[in-house]
Amino acid sequence: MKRNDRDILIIVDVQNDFCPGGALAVPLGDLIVPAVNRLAAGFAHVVLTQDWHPRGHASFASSHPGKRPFDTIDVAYGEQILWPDHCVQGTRGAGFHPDLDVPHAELVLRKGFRTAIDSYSAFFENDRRTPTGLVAYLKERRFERITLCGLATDFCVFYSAIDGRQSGFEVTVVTDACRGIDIDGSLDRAMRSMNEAGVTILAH
Ligand code: VGL
Ligand code: ZN
Repeated sequence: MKRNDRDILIIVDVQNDFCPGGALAVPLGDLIVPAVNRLAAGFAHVVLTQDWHPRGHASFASSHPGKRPFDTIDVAYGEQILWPDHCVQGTRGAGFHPDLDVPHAELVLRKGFRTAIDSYSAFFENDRRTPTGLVAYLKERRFERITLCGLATDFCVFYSAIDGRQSGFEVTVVTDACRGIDIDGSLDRAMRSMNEAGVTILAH
């Protein structure tokens, strides 16, 4: 498919904390960086997302006495997985992987900055209601097709893909430029749900 001014690449959370050695490392997460750079070179328009939590964020197990990372709790908007402290605003872990090379990215979209709400999707926070503003941005700029890559396939990439479809965009996920966390079968479930939602899955 020829990419043009209707196409945008959204690179999800390619941050140090999601790479080996980081606080919430996605297995082999750093190995996608060359594929992400290559993919980005084929797009005129690119957005980067950046997970960006305040200290004491509600998604951190450390904010809930007696809880451990990967436990789940019930919150007002449903079930929330508790994570190790990660992507704390201004820390090295929240920075982009040093080899990510996308100087032409036009927008860096930060998410997860509200203490009480987690935000996996680039479009809506985990209450599924609070917008990040990205739908309006993409529509005002007249993009029609979104390609997604980054970390993690089964969380932030997955929810972004579903919300992108629901917001009326064509959505493609490039799996060679993604890696998953895979908690209790979450990667299989995510791939199945994306298929059902009409997301195009490409290897590269
Ligand atoms: C993510 C868990 C918590 C992600 C972010 O980028 O997929 N996962 N915060
Ligand atoms: Zn997070």
